[in-house]
Amino acid sequence: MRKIVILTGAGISAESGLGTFRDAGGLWSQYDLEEVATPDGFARNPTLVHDFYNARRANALNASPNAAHAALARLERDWPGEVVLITQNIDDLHERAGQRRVIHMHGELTGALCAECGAHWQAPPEMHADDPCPECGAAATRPDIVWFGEMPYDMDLIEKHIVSADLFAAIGTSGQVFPAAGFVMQANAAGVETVELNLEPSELSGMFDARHEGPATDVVPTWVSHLLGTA
Ligand code: BV8
Repeated sequence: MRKIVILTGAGISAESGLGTFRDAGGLWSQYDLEEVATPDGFARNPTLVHDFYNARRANALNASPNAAHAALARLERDWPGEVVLITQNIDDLHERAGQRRVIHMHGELTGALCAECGAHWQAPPEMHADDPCPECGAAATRPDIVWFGEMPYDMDLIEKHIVSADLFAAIGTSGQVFPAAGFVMQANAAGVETVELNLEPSELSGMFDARHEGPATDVVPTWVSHLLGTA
């Protein structure tokens, strides 16, 4: 039975009240990306960066998964073939909706990392620059999040899944950030059927075999019901 590989972006969490990045009023219009989402920004002002992610961690904790997250968890449960979900999002709404297999290629708000020794641990609700690393004691605590200029997680695994998929779906992503924006090109080159679900056309819309346009809480459940009807 067919293998479905899904990539989600900020658009799937938009209706849960979590900000997107590039829509009007999005996060990158409120904060300077260079200051809060790059290693240099963190080195310059770790407190500003921790404040930025502490606020987003609190928002994510107070948010609830929406019908789109729930529909993808249902697809994973009821689809007779393999479903692999790759997300660019750092919130845990997919997991809280019941999704079991989630690859967080840009890291997670619930993760903490020591910039000194590389130790990973469960992030407390609030993190501060001078929190000592539980492993090496250094005050080099950072969110376990992939910033611009850093290599996303699980890239080899992700490539294996994309080229072996029968269907690749990109949901709620503007297709402006690489390497995630390149996945549809890898899928096309491997002869994988591709579909985009988005509120509006994205940078990459022309690269998909099919598109469903509308808010994720409408188009994702409809798309999942249609797929399951064909299972
Ligand atoms: C790397 C974690 C190399 C942080 C993120 C030129 C200059 C400098 C750099 C580059 C360059 N060209 C390419 C690069 C590399 C750079 C990049 O792509 N830059 C872009 C800006 C040009 N990429 C990187 O740096 C990556 N690393 O290249 O490393 C390397 C090589 C070898 C060895 C070492 C290193 C790392 C990228 C990861 C950065 N971290 N996130 C955080 O979250 O705070 S990326 C950031 O953008 C977000 O986190 C998000 O994950 C990602 C993509 O955004 P989207 O999810 O698509 O969200 P967006 O707001 O853009 O769009 C929302 C979409 O939803 C829209 O389409 C909208 O229509 C839709 N929508 C809205 N509402 C709804 C909806 N859809 C449905 N329903 C709705 N209701």
